[in-house]
Amino acid sequence: MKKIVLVLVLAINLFANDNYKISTEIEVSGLVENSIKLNVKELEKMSYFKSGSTSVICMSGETKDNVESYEGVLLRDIVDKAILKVNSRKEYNNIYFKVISTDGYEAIFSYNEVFNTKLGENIIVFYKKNGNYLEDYQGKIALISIDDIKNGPRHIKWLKKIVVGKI
Ligand SMILES: Nc1nc2c(c(=O)[nH]1)N[C@H]1C(S)=C(S)[C@@H](COP(=O)(O)O)O[C@H]1N2
Ligand SMILES: [Mo]
Repeated sequence: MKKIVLVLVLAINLFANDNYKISTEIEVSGLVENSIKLNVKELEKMSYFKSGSTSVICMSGETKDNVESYEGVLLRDIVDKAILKVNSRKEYNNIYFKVISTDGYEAIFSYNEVFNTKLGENIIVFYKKNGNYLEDYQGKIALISIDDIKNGPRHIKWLKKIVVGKI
């Protein structure tokens, strides 16, 4: 009986820690001409981007990871593929991208941040880290804004959706 209880407790713990699902594709939707879905193979056919090295810093200041490189596609190029649905020039100031993961973790980027600042040159949707495809516990697809001062918060593991909205 004790053994059965132990096995049950272990099984429940395993289940509780597994509160994410790996993402095998990302969907771009909202204010776009073409809603698109992209898996790793399709991302690999798009314009390739490889980052330099970076540390991943949590909001607490703690260094969580030291990364040699990420490989993937810039967020701007993915949004461009879906084609923004914007009616007037001033509307761009109101456009944002909400990025969502399978565990409900979310972040936002503004249009100007992504397309009109240096930061946007290093916001990457990646499928490889340190030269290897992402493990299940990391992705298979994720995103990071490398040049954020604390870049842990806008590192989105298990990325599944990019929704274009307007304030
Ligand atoms: N999907 C998802 N991504 C996430 C989180 C999360 O809870 N869910 N935590 C974030 C936080 S708070 C930090 S500091 C970094 C840590 O990155 P690491 O797992 O590479 O160490 O991941 C971020 N990405
Ligand atoms: Mo964090």
